[in-house]
Order: sequence, then C-alpha cells, then structure tokens
Amino acid sequence: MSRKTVLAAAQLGPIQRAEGRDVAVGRMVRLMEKAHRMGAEVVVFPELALTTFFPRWYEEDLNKADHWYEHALPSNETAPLFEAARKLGIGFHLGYAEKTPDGRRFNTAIYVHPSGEVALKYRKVHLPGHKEYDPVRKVQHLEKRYFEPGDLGFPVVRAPVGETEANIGLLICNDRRWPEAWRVLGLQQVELVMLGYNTPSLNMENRGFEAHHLRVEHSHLSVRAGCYQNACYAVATAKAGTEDGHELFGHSIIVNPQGELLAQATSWDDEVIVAEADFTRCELGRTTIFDFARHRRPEHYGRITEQVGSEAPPLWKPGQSS
Ligand code: ING
Repeated sequence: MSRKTVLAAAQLGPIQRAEGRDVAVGRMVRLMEKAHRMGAEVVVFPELALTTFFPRWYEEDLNKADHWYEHALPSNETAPLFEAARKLGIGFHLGYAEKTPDGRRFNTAIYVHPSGEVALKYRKVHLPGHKEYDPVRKVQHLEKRYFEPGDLGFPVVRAPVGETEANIGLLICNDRRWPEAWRVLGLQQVELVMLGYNTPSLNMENRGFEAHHLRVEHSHLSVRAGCYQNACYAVATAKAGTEDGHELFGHSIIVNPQGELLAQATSWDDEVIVAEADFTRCELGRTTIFDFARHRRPEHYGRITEQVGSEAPPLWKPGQSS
C-alpha cells in the first residue's frame, strides 16, 4: 500500500535588513498558494525565513538584536501564513529565530499541521561561525553569538502529511553537513527530513582557497548522502539572492531515499519546486543495505560520542610491530 504525497520546497529570494516580517510573510503566502496549485500537500520554507540573515551583522548589545526574534508564534505578522495553511489544508516547515519567555535564543524550526498545531519543533544543534567579532573574515557569521546550541536533540515524530502520514525529522542548515545528525534521525526511522538553509555563495572565512562551485556541490553532497545512508526523503530549501550586498545561493533540492535529485530550483529568488514522494520507498534501504539492526556495530563507534575534537594518530616507524 503506497503512502504518497507531493512535497514542495518554497525557496525565498533575499530579505533586506530594513524589510519587515509582513513582506516575507506575504511572499510566503503567495508561494504556499502556488505550491497548492502545483499539487503540494506540505511546504518547506527556509531557515530564518522571516528576516534577513542577521548573524552577518555584529551587535555588541544583544538586547538591540531583540527585534530579529519571534517571541511567540503565530504572531500578528505571521498569522496570515498559519491562516493560509489552514485554508489550503497544507502542512508547512518554518525556520525562525526564537526568543523564549525566559530569554533564551535559538535558531529554530517547526513543522506545523494544517490545523495550526505545531507537530514538531527543533532547535539548531550545529551552530557554525563564531561568537565574537572576527576581523579576519570577509563577512561575519555570528550564529554562536545570537543563538545557544539546540536543547531538544533530533526528534522524529509520525505525523499526518497530506492524505497520508510520515516519520518526520528536522535539521537546520549547517546540521546537514554532520552525518551524526542524519544518523540520529535514521535510528528513529525518519522518512522525511525538512531543512532550510542560508548559505553564502562564496567562502567568507578568508582562511584558504575554496573553489566557488564547491559551495553548492558540498550542500547537495551532504543532503544526498544523508538521504541515501538513512533511507529517507529530504526537502532542502534556501533563502537565496543578495541581502544588503551579501549573496546567498539557492539551488533548493528535493532528494529521494536513494539519494537521487528529484527537483532543483534554478533561480536565486522566490521559487517553488515540487516532487512526488512515496514513503514506502524508504523501506528498501531500511530493510537491506541500511538495516541498522543487522549491520551496525556500535561497539566500535565509541569515538563518535566520547570525543569532541579529533586527535593525532600514533606515529608508526619501520621495525615497529603492527
Ligand atoms: N550557513 C552555512 C551552512 O552551513 C557554512 C555556514 C557554509 C558553514 C559553508 C560551512 C561551509 O550552510 C548556516 N546558516 O549554517
């Protein structure tokens, strides 16, 4: 018996620093309506989809950055998105900056059921960049200043998706580069990973050469590998284009459990891509090549959870017994 749906990535073009949430929400409502016309039953919006990618801007006093965060969802500005989802019967993923009532700050993503209820919430674990101003960098990337590491782990929940249901997990941007994150989801039989990203189109570290084409290639490599090695679908949605002179790449993608690209955005602006998914297609990988119960050997994986940084290996010399 198939478990089919149509997935959509609703890629956003740039959001300028001076633009209010109402602009982004209006664009997202139009993208959701277009996705609905294209047959989609679930829509994935980007990371930090309501504002510009503000971690590129240094702010000494964090209280002066408060306006970048959502203090409640839905709010007056975001209510139209929840209303559109309810009217269209569409579930959606939304990435946003969360400020909790007790003042904690997270880079957060939610999966919202068409009823408006939050079925799943995740807070970004892998925060790239730095906490203090870095004079070497071409552009700042201050996620470690503006957010705490997530405290919810990597949860998976089985929830309705359109007329069917699926085991849903969430990642955010840099998480996609860490196989450990995918595997924790895979060990919970995830079938659909939703993730948004804001990724500079050029390396801003200023600490070495990275060919430009590798920016997109590394992003797609990470998502395709994650899907293949954990037998799941993924929708990876960009916020793209030039925000106040700073370029983010698009190339949003939808990937199947065999790591195949099902759809790819071709602009760096607002764009909807869709693809059909059948979640029963996750079962082949999960019961053969990646049947974790039969093939994994956790007794040899201790370093993965016991160690944080890498360690130099022992030096071998000729005449040394191996
Ligand atoms: N952005 C980037 C990302 O992981 C980055 C940061 C880019 C890290 C390229 C390493 C290499 O896609 C966010 N927001 O995590």
